[in-house]
Amino acid sequence: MNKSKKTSAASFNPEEHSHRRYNPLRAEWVLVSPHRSTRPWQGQQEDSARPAEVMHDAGCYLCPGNQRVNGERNPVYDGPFVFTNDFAALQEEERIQSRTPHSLLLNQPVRGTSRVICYSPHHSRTLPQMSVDSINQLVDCWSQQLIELSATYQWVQIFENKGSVMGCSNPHPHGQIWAMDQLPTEAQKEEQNLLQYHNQYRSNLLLDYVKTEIELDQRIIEKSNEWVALVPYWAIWPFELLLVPINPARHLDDLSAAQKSDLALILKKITSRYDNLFQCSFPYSMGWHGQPFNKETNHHWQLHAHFYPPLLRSATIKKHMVGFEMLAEPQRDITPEQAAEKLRNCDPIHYLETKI
Ligand code: H2U
Ligand code: ZN
Repeated sequence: MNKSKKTSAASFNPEEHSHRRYNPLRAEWVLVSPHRSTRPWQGQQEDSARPAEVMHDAGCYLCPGNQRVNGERNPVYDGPFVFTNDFAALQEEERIQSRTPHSLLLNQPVRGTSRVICYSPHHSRTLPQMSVDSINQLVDCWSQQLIELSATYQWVQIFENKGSVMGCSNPHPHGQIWAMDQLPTEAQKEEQNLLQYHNQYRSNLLLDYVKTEIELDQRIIEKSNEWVALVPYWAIWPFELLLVPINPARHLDDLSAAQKSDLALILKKITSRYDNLFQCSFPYSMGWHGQPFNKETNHHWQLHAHFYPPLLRSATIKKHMVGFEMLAEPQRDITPEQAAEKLRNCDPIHYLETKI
C-alpha cells in the first residue's frame, strides 16, 4: 500500500481543484477543471464595425411579402408571424405501431407538427435589438401557440437556434416550435427528476434552487422582481444561462401579469450582455421548458428557459463537445462563477444601441 499517497491528500477547494458538479434537472454530472482557466484570458473582440441594418431583404424566405421555398407567399406581417415549416420534422397523421423484428430494435410512431416563428418583420433585428414592445408581442405569440398546440400535443418545444455556427439557416430572426404527442428525451429527464425531488421533499426543485441562488448571489446575471437569470452551478456550456420566474409558473401560458410584463425586458438585457461579451451577434440555442400538457397537476414543474451558447474565448473560438465529453462526460475550464462575473461586467444595454 502506498501510504505516502494516502497521507498527502490535501484539502479540497472547488475554486482551484478539479471536481464534478451534479445537475439535478438531468441527473448528470459535469467535470470542472478550474486550475486550467488560470491560463491567460485571450478573449479578443472581433472587428466591431457597425453591421448594416437591413429592414427588408428581397432574397429572404422569411421577410414579409416574400415567397418561401415551396412557392407560398408570406403575408405583409407587422408583428410575429408563424407558419408551418415547409420541411416539417414531425407529421400530423396518426400511425399504428407495427411489430419490430427484435426487442433491441425498438421504435414508436410519433405525431406532431413543426412551425417557424418570425420574430418581427425586421430582417436584421435580433432579440437584443428588438424593442421591449416587440419582444412583448413575441412573448404573447409564444403563449398563444402554447394554448393552441397543447390542446393536441403533450409537449410543445419553443426554441431558437441563433447564428450559423448553431446551424441556423436564415439570418432573419426566427425561432421554431415543435409539438409532439410524447415527451422527448430532455423533457422526460426533467419530468422524472423534478417529480422525484417533489416526492422526496414536498417542494419544487427549481423554486428551491432559485431561492438558494438569490441568497448566495454568486452566479446571478440579471434579477427583476419576477425573474432571475443565472449561470447554473452545473452549467456545461461556458456562458450557459437559466432564466426562471422567482414565483410559481408552470408554463408561458400561466404567467401572472407581473411575470409577463418583466419578461421582455430581462430577455433584452441578458441577450444584450451576450452580444456585448465579444461584441458580436452571440450565437446560442435557447428554448423553453414547462409543464407537459398531460392533464396532471404538475406541482413539480416550474417554467424555465435554457440558453446554450457555444462561444468560449472570442467571437470565433468556441467550445467543442468532443473527446472526453463525447466518451465520458462534459467538462469545463472556466467556472460558472467566473463566467457569471464576466457576464455581470458586461453592459445590459446593447453595444450598437446609443446610450442616452
Ligand atoms: P433554422 O434556420 O433555425 O434551422 O430554421 C429555419 C427553418 O425554416 C428550417 O427548419 C424552414 C426550414 O425548414 N423554412 C421553411 O419552412 N420555408 C422556407 O421557405 C425557408 C425555411
Ligand atoms: Zn428577412
